[in-house]
Amino acid sequence: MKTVFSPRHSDHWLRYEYSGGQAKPCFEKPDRVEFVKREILNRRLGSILLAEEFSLDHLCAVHDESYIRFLQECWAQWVKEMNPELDAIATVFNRQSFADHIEPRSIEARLGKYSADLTAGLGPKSWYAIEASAHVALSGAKQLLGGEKAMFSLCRPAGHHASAALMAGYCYVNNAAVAAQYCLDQGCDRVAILDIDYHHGNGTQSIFYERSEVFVASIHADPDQEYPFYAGRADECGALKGLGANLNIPLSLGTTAWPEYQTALQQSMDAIASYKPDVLIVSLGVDTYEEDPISHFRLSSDDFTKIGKQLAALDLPSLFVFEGGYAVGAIGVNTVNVLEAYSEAVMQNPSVVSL
Ligand code: SP5
Ligand code: ZN
Repeated sequence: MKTVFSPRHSDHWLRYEYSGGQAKPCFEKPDRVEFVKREILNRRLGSILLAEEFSLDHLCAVHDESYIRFLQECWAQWVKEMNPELDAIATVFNRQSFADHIEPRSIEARLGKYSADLTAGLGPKSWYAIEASAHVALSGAKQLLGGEKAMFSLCRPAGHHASAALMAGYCYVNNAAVAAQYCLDQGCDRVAILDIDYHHGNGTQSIFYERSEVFVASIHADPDQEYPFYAGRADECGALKGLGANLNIPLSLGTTAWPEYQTALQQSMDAIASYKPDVLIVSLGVDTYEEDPISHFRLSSDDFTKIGKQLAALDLPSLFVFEGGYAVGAIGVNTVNVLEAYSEAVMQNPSVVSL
């Protein structure tokens, strides 16, 4: 399996994140994807391609234009109005609807309009990493539509918490959603997204909630107990034309290990198989790992191999898009375990046809 990568990811790094009332060094750091890249090379998973450039229109196809403009302009305005030594981060949030139609002028108000929480700030060059991360996803999708059976887009920053006009949870542009929309625009009729990050993919869910051409399934920590808290329950099934095209499988913190996970994975795969998509996009987070520092599932490194093998049974052209995972010592092994097992299983099964 080939990987797409961009060295621009390292343009994005923040000084602190807030948790439990405390500023702490960020769990989300550039090392994460460097460790994954190293393991890809060590294990000879396949070649690593640099991302191509794409037009901004592909990002605006799933995000509000005013939000993308904000992401581009944020740092320059922050430097003018606030402290250039510190990350650009929201202090107020728009939780009333009176001013929804207003594009605020001050950077403080703009940050509040476009942030859902305190875990998505911007540094001096963050936008360049955010844009490159979307290009990594788009390049993977392009290769897939060009005939590759499977691709890995090694995105950073991640995307699945970002909705049409909100950044959240280390996410800015929803890379998987951008890739899914690209596949539709290039002629696919139906796309399935399977989100196996530990956290619910609330951004992805909200972007496609009322649409039937994208089926979104997510297996994640129960939002009664875990971030993002306000989405991810099993009764969220889509709305309007999208009714029935959203599947949430919340699992309990602390007690979820391979048997529970395998059952959930199979359930999501059965739903995807009956949807009959042209392509599958996997939002691949490895924060389901037992030693992840911010998560509470109990998957072992071997279980990631089992995930890859099981997914191959879907027989679909598949784009893996990297999301979360914070146990940097094991992040490479766990990620490549999924991808390598998937590749090996697909190679043994000649029935999997590329597009
Ligand atoms: C892409 C991705 O995996 N984003 C995850 C963002 C999670 N951020 C919120 C974490 C809140 C954790 N609460 C910690 C409580 C400490 N006891
Ligand atoms: Zn996550």
